[in-house]
Amino acid sequence: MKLADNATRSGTAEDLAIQSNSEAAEESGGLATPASITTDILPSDSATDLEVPALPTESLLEMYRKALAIRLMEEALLAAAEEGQIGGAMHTAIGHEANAVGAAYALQQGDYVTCTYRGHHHGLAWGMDPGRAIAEVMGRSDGFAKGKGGSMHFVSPESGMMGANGIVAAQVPHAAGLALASQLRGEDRVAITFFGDGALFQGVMHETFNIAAKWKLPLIFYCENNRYSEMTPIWRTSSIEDIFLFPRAYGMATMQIDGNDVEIVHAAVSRAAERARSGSGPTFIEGITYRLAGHMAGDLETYRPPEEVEKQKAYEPLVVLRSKLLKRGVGETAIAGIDREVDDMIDEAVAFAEKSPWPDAAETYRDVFVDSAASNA
Ligand SMILES: Cc1ncc(C[n+]2csc(CCOP(=O)(O)OP(=O)(O)O)c2C)c(N)n1
Ligand SMILES: [Mg+2]
Repeated sequence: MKLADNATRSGTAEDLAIQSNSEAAEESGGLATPASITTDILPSDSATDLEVPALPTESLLEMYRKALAIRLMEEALLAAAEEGQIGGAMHTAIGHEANAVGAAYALQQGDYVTCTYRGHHHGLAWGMDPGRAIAEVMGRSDGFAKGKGGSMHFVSPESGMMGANGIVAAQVPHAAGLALASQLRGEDRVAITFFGDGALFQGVMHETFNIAAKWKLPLIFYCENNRYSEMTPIWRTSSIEDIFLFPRAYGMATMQIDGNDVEIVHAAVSRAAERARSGSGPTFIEGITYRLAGHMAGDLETYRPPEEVEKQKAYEPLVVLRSKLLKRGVGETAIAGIDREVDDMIDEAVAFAEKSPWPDAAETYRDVFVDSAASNA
């Protein structure tokens, strides 16, 4: 296979056999147009030889609840945005849930996460309470950052959620810093950083690849490749569409996986975490996924045909999880019962956030600047 040869030549520490998007496109009918490679491919078309152990049904049920809570919370947030209840930009991760949920369940308490402005799913997967998360997005005082961070700056250090970031790729070196701290202190903590396909073309991304690989930092780079940067498909901005090829140039182990399948994500992140904890250094995971909602609330989505979105809906994370549960013998009625419980839980979370008071004006400058007297003490 072409890509495996490349990996061998570049001396990559670990080669996971991968079928590239381009190869998949070739196999499925020869000369596919660039657009069909980048936008029509389903997450399941990204094949890897990663061994994926079946997770216990109990774990899948827990993951289903979490993924559904994320979905329903984000749908509620989109409705709230339409009603004018949310100030500033808000990006949802509808369709991306499995990347966050599978990863969070593969990591341990104390492990760190950093992510982008599209980070509600990471926050909830890492244990943030939906009521307080919604309050944060609405700018209310019960939010995790007392309403000062909003959607793009989710943060909850007590859960290991070290911050979402509005600057494309800025959260990546932050995670390298956390991984370096863990390494220097001789701790067992791993950092994972989530970013999009568009972030690959930021200089800081490559600086971080280089130093993380060289210093063997306990770091996991996780690209949620939804094949769009805002409204621009990847084939317009890069001559290489297989994102995992970039970090290979820095001697890093890489995987390209189906990011819509929690069990695959869980297996990939578990393997990467093992490598990180054993001192073997960073791993790069490209999770192929798809954003089912607009880039941000209010996006008119004129840049992609509705049929493309429809095609992807048949393979979105909740559909995949439900079909796994059905195959395990969890009945439709049991699933419908869970759906109702989670729906009620999110309704309560919204009601909690709506009742949360607006922050006091005296809060404006609190927690914004470091208190120099305290920090010098
Ligand atoms: C340094 C920087 N440049 C440009 C932007 C504007 N911007 C916001 S989101 C985005 C697209 C990023 O795409 P990708 O990394 O694929 O993530 P996705 O939004 O698809 O999750 C851009 C260019 C920004 N926030 N920061
Ligand atoms: Mg993207």
